[in-house]
Amino acid sequence: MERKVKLYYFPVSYYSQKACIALEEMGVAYESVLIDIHGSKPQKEAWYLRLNPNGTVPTLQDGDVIVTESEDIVTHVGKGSQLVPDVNTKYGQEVAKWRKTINAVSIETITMGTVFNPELSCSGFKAPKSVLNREKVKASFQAQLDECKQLMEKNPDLRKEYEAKINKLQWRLQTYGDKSKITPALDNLESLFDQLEQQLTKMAAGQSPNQWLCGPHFTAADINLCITLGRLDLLGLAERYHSDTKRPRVHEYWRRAQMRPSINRVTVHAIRNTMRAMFGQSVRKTLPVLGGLLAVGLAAGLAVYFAQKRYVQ
Ligand SMILES: N[C@@H](CCC(=O)N[C@@H](CS)C(=O)NCC(=O)O)C(=O)O
Repeated sequence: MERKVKLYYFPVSYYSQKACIALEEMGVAYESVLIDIHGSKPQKEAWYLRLNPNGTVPTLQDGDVIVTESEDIVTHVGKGSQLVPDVNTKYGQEVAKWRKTINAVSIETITMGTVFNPELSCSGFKAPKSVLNREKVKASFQAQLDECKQLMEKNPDLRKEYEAKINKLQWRLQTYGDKSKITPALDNLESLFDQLEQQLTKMAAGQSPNQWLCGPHFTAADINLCITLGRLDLLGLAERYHSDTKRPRVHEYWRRAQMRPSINRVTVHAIRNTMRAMFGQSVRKTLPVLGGLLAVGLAAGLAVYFAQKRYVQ
């Protein structure tokens, strides 16, 4: 039987990008379902919470198997390939270590903290103002909080899931505006970037050029690094961590990685992909309405035509 893979995702979401890159790297054909996490916010609906109790993207459905954590999705999709080498080998352990280290970055705090305090960005957001907009995101969190409270009453079986979402939303609204809670996350990245520069220098020494993070093959550790570098770029924070003169190995790595098809399509063009997917979704939603209006108009026109014809005859 044909393998049926479905990915619930939002193109600009960091964790969704991880899943998309893994699927592309593995050449898996999949159906993508847009979950507009800041617009219509279907991630808080009961049907979605029944699929993914965390109410987050991505969620992968592979036949009967549902995977709700991005790291697990990458492992599920890439297991047994060069993307996810066997953890029983030294090389596999090295890849696993880097995956874990990069996955521990507080990316939501860095992203939302910078959106709520745009002065933290070094060169400004690489996205239209309507996308990374503090007021819009705040309103979206507040609306979701109110909606979750109502949905919790309607779906008592999902009380635990809604309570967790409500607590998270309250925490976000209290935390992200407070710059003193954001700067430590940005400062902590400095030591990670030092480790990355060291690792890439080690990889380049005595080896052929164009090494990836753990060796000649692009692995799941590279996926994590690329989505992190892409996110810092989007937030106008890249120059704080790497340039031609500051951590040049990381800088060169990112320049090269952006040319890799999966990274280019998923990370570099994330905003364009989001706009396109949202436009496509709104067209699909309005088409039945337009079709209905057209049918009513046509029926009315025909009725008038035949009525006139009968009258004239
Ligand atoms: N640990 C999860 C985190 C997923 C996550 O936080 N996704 C964000 C988008 S990048 C999300 O769905 N946010 C919407 C929400 O929390 O309502 C994973 O790795 O998949």
